[in-house]
Amino acid sequence: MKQKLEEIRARANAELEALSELPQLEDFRVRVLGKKGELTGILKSMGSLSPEERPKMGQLANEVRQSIEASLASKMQELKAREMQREIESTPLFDVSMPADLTRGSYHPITLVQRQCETIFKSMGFTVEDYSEIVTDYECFESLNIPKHHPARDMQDTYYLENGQLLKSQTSAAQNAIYKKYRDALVNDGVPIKAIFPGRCFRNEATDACHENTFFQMEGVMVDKNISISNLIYFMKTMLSQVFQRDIRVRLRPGFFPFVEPGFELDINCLICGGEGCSSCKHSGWLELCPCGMIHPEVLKAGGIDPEAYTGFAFGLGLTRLAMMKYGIKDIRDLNSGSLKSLAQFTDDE
Ligand code: FA5
Repeated sequence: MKQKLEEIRARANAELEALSELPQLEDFRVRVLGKKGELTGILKSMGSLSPEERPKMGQLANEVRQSIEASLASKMQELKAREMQREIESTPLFDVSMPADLTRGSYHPITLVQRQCETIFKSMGFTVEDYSEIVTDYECFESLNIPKHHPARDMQDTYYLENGQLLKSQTSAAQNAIYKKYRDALVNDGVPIKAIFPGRCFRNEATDACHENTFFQMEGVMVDKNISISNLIYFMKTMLSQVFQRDIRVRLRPGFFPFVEPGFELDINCLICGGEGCSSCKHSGWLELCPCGMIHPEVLKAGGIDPEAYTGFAFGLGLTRLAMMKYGIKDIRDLNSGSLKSLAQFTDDE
């Protein structure tokens, strides 16, 4: 048996020496060391040895196995290194002197209209505020006069986090924080609150040519003494005439939002079809663009502002729809498509 074991060791080493491809090593391992391999076969026949011989042969068999395993591992290392070297040599060299791909990116159409609106409102004394996309139920609903179980919540189903917070369904969610931020300056120094806050909104709703589950709005509020609907209409008209740089037909009709009283829907004549009716305007010729109204006294109170002394207006401009109208984009889903080919057409403004 001793001789057989030595023979196996010598043959295995010679065989390993001759192997030159990695897959051959696995065949070798199975054939020599595997369950049905040569070495295992010998170990199984140990039962026929005398009790004195058995431990000696057992020890030798283990030594032989270990030495074959070690040779196999070192051969594997050698072949892997050789393969890597082959791969490196066959890879073409990277030429750092090659000119870069000079295709330029462009601003997204929503960014373009957002910036344009910001410029217009800044020129009229509004501050531009940034606000979180994750908000509390209080910010998004309760502070806006929409208590739990109010049916107005059905219009704005959104995505809830496990901790009870939610992805904001409307930029109005920032109103309460803005009132609290500026109320001291309003009350103590007589500085009117004039702020816009653009942001991404989320709604759990089916998408179509004019609805997305993720879209942009731009909220605006103004609070001071004696603010009226005339102020609201003036700012809306100024903003739209500057964005479109031409006469646009708009209509104001009553609209219900629990956080404004009275409330309005400001619709814009569809610029895709010229008012004839198409899928972008749900075949009505009009597109809801900017709901607005006079801030509800309860909302002012929640923001720490006395509604007996101050009044204000608020609006929630659909920035995504504004971009569609401005650039003649028929389907809102194109804006989130990430298709550079479609989006790169809108670089005219900057
Ligand atoms: C609101 O979100 C109110 N917070 C607006 C408001 C603010 C009213 C202040 C009064 C005072 P509404 O759900 O209608 O309202 O959305 C406002 C605008 O956002 C719509 O006119 C539309 O232009 C846009 N919008 C709403 N849902 C979507 C959607 N799923 N996809 C794209 N745009 C949308």
